[in-house]
Amino acid sequence: MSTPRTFPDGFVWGSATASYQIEGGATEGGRGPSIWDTFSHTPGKTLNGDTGDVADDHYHRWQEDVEHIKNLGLGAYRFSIAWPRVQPGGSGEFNPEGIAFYSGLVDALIEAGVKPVVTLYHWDLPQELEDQGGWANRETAYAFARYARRMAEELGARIDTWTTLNEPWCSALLGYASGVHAPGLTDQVTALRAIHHLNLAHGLAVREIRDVLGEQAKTSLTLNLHVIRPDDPSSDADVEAVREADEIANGAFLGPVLDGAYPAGLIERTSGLTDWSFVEDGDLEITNQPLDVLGVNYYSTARVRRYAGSGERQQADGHKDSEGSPWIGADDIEFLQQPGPYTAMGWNIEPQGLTDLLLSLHESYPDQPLMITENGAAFDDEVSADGRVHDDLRVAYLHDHVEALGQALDKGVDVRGYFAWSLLDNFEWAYGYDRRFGIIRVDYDTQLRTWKDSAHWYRKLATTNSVPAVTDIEA
Ligand code: IFM
Repeated sequence: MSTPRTFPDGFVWGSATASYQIEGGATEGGRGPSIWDTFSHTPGKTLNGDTGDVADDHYHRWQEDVEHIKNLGLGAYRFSIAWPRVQPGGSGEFNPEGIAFYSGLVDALIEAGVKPVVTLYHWDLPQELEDQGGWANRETAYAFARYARRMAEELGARIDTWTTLNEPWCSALLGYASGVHAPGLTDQVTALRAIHHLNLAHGLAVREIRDVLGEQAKTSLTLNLHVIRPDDPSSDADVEAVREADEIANGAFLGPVLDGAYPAGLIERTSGLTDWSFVEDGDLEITNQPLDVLGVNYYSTARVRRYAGSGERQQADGHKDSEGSPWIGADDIEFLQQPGPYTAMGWNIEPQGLTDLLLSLHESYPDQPLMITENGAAFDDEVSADGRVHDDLRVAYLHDHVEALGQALDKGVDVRGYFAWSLLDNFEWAYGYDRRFGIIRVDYDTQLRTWKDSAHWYRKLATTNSVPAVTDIEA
């Protein structure tokens, strides 16, 4: 038997959640409505009409959830603050009850020996701000900075890492271009404006957090970076198709944040849509703040080729042009079906993609510390006769991706930690409660939490700092 892989001392093992996906308590404690309340309550927008009204009822059960986090032996817990819970309208009055909720959670985590890793925005924009244009309105970026400042003042040095935004690609492109996420708009120019205002919001917030907490504050941004490969690597057309897709998927965020510039090709290819005058003088210095850690969310890979212009166009990424394309400036590309196996999301499982992504980030940004802020899989879990959830596929997924991460570490990539998505089964956005990502099962009728085998396996990983065999599940 080979020796299990061990991780460096101080490597952080955590798990992640997001406010709208777990909290419930949607109208309690002074919380205002968010765009996801509006969207999920609009008929036809989510599977089975599911909403986050109750979700995992974490708003009432957070103490029990902290117990699970503690018993899992996690070093850190990544959660998000619901902006409309702490500032119901997104500007103006703050809500002391909402702030107290997160303050209590943070204290309980610290008491349990768990580092709080906060995300300030995981998609639940206060509806009032959306009514004024949402992320397409520059003012939203300034409102976000004021909210970030107040959170830094309230939660202060108790927070280990401040993540400004989670996956702004989804906020901008799924929210304003393809419309499958809240607020459900399908306008490419609006989406490009949203991209920029999210990047600006990030930079402004980092400045505010550092202003309040000083340079010791650890700041971060989490991106869902896409691994996109050419169908035929020897085809110039396919390689060019990858570049176009990559610029809207990755470059539109990595560029302004880490390089201080948007990809020139993206600006050029979208010149018929907009002159990008929403990028004002000085903005790119604001977006380009040094980052203590870049958060990377990784799930699967994509393969593209240049569309020949006739015949049915493959769109294995799931978007339909008729409903609005998120691939702005990459109009003539096809997303090809990847070989399996697949998760219940239909996403292909390819751990090598994680190694490749980390190596390529390291090549481009050698001095940038990284953190895997999400990785995990939805499967059709079943409760067995013994009352347990033997989620072998999830155990294998986590095992293989942690190994893939280890291979990147072996090659010198500076990755500081890994967060399994997700701690709990939860509201998977447009898929409602149908897709289960948790390492802990949630029975939505009773709110009973049950550790799946993956939770037992992950506990062993987190407490030993070495990778258990997939069969190493406590009885
Ligand atoms: O559930 C989401 C999460 O909110 C953001 N990253 C991807 C996860 C799985 O789709």
